[in-house]
Amino acid sequence: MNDSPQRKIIHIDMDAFYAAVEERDCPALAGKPVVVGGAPNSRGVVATANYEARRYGIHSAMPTSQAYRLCPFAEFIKPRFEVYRAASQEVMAILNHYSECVEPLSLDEAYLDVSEATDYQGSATRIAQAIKAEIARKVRLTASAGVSYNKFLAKLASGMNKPDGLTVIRPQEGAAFVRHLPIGDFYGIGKATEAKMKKLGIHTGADLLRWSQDALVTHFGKAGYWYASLAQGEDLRPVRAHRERKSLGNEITFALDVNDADLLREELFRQLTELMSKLERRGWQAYTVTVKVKYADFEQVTRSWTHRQPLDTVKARESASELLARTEVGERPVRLIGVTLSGLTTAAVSAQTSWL
Ligand code: TTP
Ligand code: MG
Repeated sequence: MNDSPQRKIIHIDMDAFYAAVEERDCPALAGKPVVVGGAPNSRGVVATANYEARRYGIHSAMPTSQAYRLCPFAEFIKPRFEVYRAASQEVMAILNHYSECVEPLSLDEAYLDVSEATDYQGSATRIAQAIKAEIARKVRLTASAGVSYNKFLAKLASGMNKPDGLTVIRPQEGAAFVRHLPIGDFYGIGKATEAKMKKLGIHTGADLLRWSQDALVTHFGKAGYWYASLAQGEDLRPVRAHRERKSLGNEITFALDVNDADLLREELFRQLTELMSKLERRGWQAYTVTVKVKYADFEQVTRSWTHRQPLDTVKARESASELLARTEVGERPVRLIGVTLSGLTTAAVSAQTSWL
């Protein structure tokens, strides 16, 4: 296959996105530590913190109560998702001007393939500069950009000089760059794989490079092929402009069968809350809720409801509750319960439609 030196990929990632929107809309916040998330006295978590607040050790997914202990004088702000979605749509619309091939990853992140672009004599670096400038001017937010010859390196590059950064990894620099990379920073290497790699003595890209593809496949299965190509600084994944999102689901198998309908409803609500926040974070919206129940005798039923409007948490819960009532929970013991959200669309997709 023909790899990437000739491809030009840009990764854009907004800086401290939710917090930056809050600062933009409330000048009194300027220079202060800002934390967006659940209230400090609740059981909520931090969605994000601005860079001032990060200096106190505050970060995404930390309990807000802990953030409060680290910096009690920070401004704690409840998320305004509608506003973030609107800002995201504006950003995505800008990106769509620079390439026909834009792949949104979440509300604040996207890849662009600008290999075919003719603006700025086809200079990806100058296109990235222009994108940043246009976002700053029109949306009044800063973005960081990474420019390289594949997705893996473009994404790493965008994270290197945050906030307001622009980093380029040229084709001739890719392999050397990867050699110095800690193994946990490789795309697709999560905590568990990182630990396993370290046990095998693989701590950096250079260590990974010493392993043959076959040996990696022996230890890591098919992912071994992927790791072997990443070690060379290669990543052939195309930028996909219209990625289909099918569904997002959750389920649990109980150690002991459950008869209590209230308990099952509570469990469904818990799963839904998790799914809804995942959805929100990725900038997706769902129209369909499906509840799945497997009884103790392994018979399984699903009940589904499609709405005309995108679901919010309240509506999703009401639907799940109704759907559950249309099963035999409470009458027959249940071994598994799950819920799936489908009919997914992205804010970015609607941005594309409104721009066309
Ligand atoms: P990120 O791009 O990961 O973070 P960020 O934009 O706030 O900061 P930076 O990129 O400069 O490091 O996530 C984008 C938004 O998604 C973030 O502003 C809030 C939301 N988010 C959550 O709600 N929970 C999370 O755990 C994470 C990681 C992000
Ligand atoms: Mg970001």
